[in-house]
Amino acid sequence: MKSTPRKSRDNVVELGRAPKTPEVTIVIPVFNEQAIISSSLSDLVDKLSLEGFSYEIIVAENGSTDDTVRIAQEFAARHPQVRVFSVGEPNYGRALKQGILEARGEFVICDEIDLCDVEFYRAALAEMRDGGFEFVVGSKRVAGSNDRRPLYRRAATQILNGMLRVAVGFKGTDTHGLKAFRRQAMLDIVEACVVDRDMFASELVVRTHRADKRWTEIPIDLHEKRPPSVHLFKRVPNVLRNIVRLTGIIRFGHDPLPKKPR
Ligand SMILES: Nc1nc2c(ncn2[C@@H]2O[C@H](COP(=O)(O)OP(=O)(O)OP(=O)(O)O)[C@@H](O)[C@H]2O)c(=O)[nH]1
Ligand SMILES: [Mg+2]
Repeated sequence: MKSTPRKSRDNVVELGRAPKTPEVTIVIPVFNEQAIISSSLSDLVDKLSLEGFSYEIIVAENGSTDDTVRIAQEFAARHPQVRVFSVGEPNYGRALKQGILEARGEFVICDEIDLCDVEFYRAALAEMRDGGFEFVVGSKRVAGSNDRRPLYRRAATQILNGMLRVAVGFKGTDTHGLKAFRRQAMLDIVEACVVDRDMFASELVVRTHRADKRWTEIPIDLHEKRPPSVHLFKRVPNVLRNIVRLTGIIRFGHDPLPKKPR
């Protein structure tokens, strides 16, 4: 017997029981977030209950050594609109890519557990529905944004942007953080991305610009609930390596630093 879609609240499609696809999928990569994951997801679910769209949340975990997975799974067990997957070693880009590929919504929103910025969701969905855009970046550097991170992290974003401009013709002001897009319009680009870790997000944005998708940036008010889980300086070697790879792949069509088979 076929089950009929059940809504626990007005706008919540219950996954597992509901064949109806949600309008919006929110993908949140997480890593060692036991301190805030439960409260952040609770806040998010509460705020989303006031919005006028159906949704699912995909928590994309990999490599946590704390209680993140258990807490996330317990949360998902109590909230059918939340799914958790957990695979492999820490790798933000791989988790985000897998989450996007598992999304079912017409629109996909990429968020971070320390942001969960529903105002961005609202503004981005309006840009896509009414403005005709396929891809929206929530930029912490575009005019009108409020970036409350420390100076050295703001400087790092500017340096990364400058490198991406020179290396691969990046045209915007931010590649990391909040993004929203029409899933069908972007799947080919997501699948084409080859670099992972932090730079997956940059590759996704750069490829979108180069493919002449209808993209835009909107300013965000960046208020993190805690400092980053991995210190900026530890991320630098991988970022540099992946910029070299990205340049080779995008400009010359081959990966100059391919991974050795294990
Ligand atoms: N799955 C997964 N998620 C990660 C990993 N590293 C960070 N995250 C998650 O990615 C989101 C952003 O991480 P933060 O530690 O806040 O990093 P950030 O420096 O503020 O991020 P950006 O400035 O946007 O690059 C959070 O939800 C983290 O839990 C990882 O290795 N794997
Ligand atoms: Mg952060």
